[in-house]
Amino acid sequence: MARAMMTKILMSIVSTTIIFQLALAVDHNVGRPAGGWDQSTNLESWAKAQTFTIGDNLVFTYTGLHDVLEVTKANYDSCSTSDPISSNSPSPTTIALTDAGTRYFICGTAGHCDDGMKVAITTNATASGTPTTGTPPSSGNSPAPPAKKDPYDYSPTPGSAATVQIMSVVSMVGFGFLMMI
Ligand code: CU1
Repeated sequence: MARAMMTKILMSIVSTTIIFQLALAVDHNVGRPAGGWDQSTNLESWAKAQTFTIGDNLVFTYTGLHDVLEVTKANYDSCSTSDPISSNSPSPTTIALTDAGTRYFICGTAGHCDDGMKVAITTNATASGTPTTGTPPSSGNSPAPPAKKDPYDYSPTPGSAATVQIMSVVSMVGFGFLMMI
């Protein structure tokens, strides 16, 4: 009997965690909906309007004129296509954001990066407190996050997604106990 209860509790914890992670993972279609992975899209402001979190994916969709190179910051800044970290084509290219930090992507076609076909993606360690399933902020000028803590700590706010997960787990456990009474 007690064993069945424990199984129930464990199952609800596991399933809730999985559901939350699925809900938080977002596919970011680069440049969309207004543009795409091309020379005419302001990819910098597109990226600014997004929130990238570990577990999300970048999806580049493009014509045969383009490709997707992941490069170092130096090569991103100088639009150099030599020694890319990865070279991807044809469309679509999906890049999994598995770690926190900034990654740099450019188009390898001559001149395209100089035309602005480049994007820097900064992935946050955890999700922001508000789950953003597919609704990015409306404008490119979102205010800075109100992260006022240790002024010397520049790391992305850890814990808010974890807090959400812990709260959900706790509530599910509570719910599970209620069900058994
Ligand atoms: Cu291109």
